[in-house]
Amino acid sequence: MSITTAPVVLTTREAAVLILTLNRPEVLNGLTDEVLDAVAEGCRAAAADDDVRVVVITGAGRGFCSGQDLRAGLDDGVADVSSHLRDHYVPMIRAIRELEKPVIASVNGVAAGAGMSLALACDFRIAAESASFIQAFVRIGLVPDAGSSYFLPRLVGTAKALELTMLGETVDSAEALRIGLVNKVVADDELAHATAEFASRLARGPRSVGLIKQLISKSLDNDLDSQLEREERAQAEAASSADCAEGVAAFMGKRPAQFTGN
Ligand code: T3D
Repeated sequence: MSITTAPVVLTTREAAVLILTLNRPEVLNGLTDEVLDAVAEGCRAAAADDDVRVVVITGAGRGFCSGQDLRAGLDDGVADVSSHLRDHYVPMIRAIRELEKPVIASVNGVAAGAGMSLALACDFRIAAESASFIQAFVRIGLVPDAGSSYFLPRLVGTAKALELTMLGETVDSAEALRIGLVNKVVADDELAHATAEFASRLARGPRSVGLIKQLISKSLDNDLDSQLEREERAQAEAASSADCAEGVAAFMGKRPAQFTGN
């Protein structure tokens, strides 16, 4: 295991899993431009590295992420909030969504405002029992951003999304599981282990895992015809992969497949 420390985001490698740990525990990992850019850069680095198969995002200390660091100001010193979103939040969300590898949010504590958006932008959310989710924007007179207004209705439906975003109430982990916000909830001291186990299962998967991410991500925005076309293209790519050849050979040979991600 090798570790490089950056001031605000720690980057850890465990075999094929890249772990990005938001590291401003004194403000429950509030987001500054430096944090946003580092997470985006971590995802881009993961895209460029064939040995990385999965990315995990988590938080140091008792919080996952408290959203925009309000001490730094809403625009973090740049000209205006729109360009702040465009220049720092949007690239991070895009980097997560465009990465053809699964991204897991390992939610160790409160995820508020854009911190909740960050968790929602990931492909999976594994939550500790003490984790909670707050669409905190409305509490300070803002609207949901960093993708929350896109991801939330897709996960929980429009009525629940409206309730969460307009009332800004705290959703505990049990409720988050019930409404489909998270994939699973585990005991606090089991979170790291449960996340590693989940990540390692994904990391042993075939090349098609990344293609599946892209297919499912686009599914709710497409009509049937376009989605059938996308499936055709993705299946042609998957079918010509070494992993597909291995999968079929393993089935015929009655042995477990050994995928390499190629
Ligand atoms: O372009 C743009 O920037 C617009 C984009 C906006 C995106 C957004 O994310 S807007 C939403 C911003 N986030 C919030 O409004 C959440 C603010 N935080 C809270 O409501 C609460 O801290 C929590 C509900 C998340 C947790 O409450 P609790 O009681 O567990 O902890 P606490 O005592 O409030 O916080 C602990 C410390 O962290 C405290 O500092 P202190 O008093 O010990 O020195 C608190 O001030 C600090 N902290 C928490 N969140 C933030 C923060 N400091 C700066 N920014 C924060 N977001």
